[in-house]
Amino acid sequence: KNPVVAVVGATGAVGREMLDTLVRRNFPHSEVRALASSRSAGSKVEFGSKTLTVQELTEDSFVGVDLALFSAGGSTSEKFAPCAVKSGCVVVDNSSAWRMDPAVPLVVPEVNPDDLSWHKGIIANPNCSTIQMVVALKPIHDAARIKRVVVSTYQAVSGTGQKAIVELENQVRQLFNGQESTNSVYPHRIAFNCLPQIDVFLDNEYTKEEMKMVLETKKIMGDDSIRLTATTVRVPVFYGHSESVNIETEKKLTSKEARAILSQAPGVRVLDNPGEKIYPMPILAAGEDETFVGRIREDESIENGLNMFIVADNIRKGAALNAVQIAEVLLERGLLRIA
Ligand code: A2P
Ligand code: 11C
Repeated sequence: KNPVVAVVGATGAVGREMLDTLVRRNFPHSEVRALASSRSAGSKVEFGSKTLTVQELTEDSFVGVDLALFSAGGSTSEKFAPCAVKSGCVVVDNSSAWRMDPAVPLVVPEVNPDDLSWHKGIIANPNCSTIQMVVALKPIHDAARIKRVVVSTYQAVSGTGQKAIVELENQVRQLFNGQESTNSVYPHRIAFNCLPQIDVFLDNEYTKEEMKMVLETKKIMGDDSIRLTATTVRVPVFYGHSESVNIETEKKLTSKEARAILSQAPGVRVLDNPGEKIYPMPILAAGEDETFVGRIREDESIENGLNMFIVADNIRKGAALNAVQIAEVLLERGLLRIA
């Protein structure tokens, strides 16, 4: 029997993409349920050629559901993922609620699919900026062992959700009409600006987004010895996170070797022809599944260093696609408990 699937947060930017991704990848299902808050219960969402009526998420929503993809924020996941597991459902959770729980696998299928074998009902989908980075770091780590990474990000507003997409659109319109811009999602204007703050500041003066990149990378790569420091910046781009990544390795890799390794890596598309002005950009990665890597070059300031620019669609590989890929591996390996 094919699984009964629920998408929690089905009206959100990621939830809608989860529904599209299930359709696009022909994910086997006997039924799909769209769940969200009472605010949008009764509204409609598209599922391929069908329309689903959104139901209110309650503790009883998971009776008869085999697989739930959650993307409705951390507090919803904290409250409802355990209810879902109690009903026999396996949860792939896109929030940060369970990611660092040692009993919960944190998985990028191109990097650590085998961690799915020890799940106890909940599997965490990593943060978008972490996912695209580790897809490119893993093959480099396997070939030359990474010692240290310095990353700076340029992150799209869709990472914050639908309301931030609307805020950027409104501000652009306001400014072109000679009006004062208004903001409620971000602490400052995002239109024609960059904000070196994503999420809240922590006691160590980093933001939570920066520390997610540090901690999640070690867990996914299964290597605590990798040193990593991050600066995360919000930029006025709608879809596609970009990252400038500096990598120090134990063994020397030339840029040519790195390019060859990355060309063979699952989920990676190398776009690297400076002579033709070909390199990854959000306008190329938006709406695509792969992680684009380019500007690959040796860091001439250290002995064994590489620089690269990594771009991916934060709603696809950074969220919905990675979650559906996890579900595909769960299904293939018999790791769902289909009633
Ligand atoms: P709703 O449309 O009912 O508010 P985004 O990240 O794009 O803002 O989307 C957030 C998603 O999470 C939406 O689908 C939203 O549903 C859903 N959501 C937010 N809070 C809750 C909640 N308490 N219970 C269920 N779904 C929620
Ligand atoms: C952003 N990375 O771009 C965030 C969004 O932990 O899943 C995802 C937050 C998370 O704002």
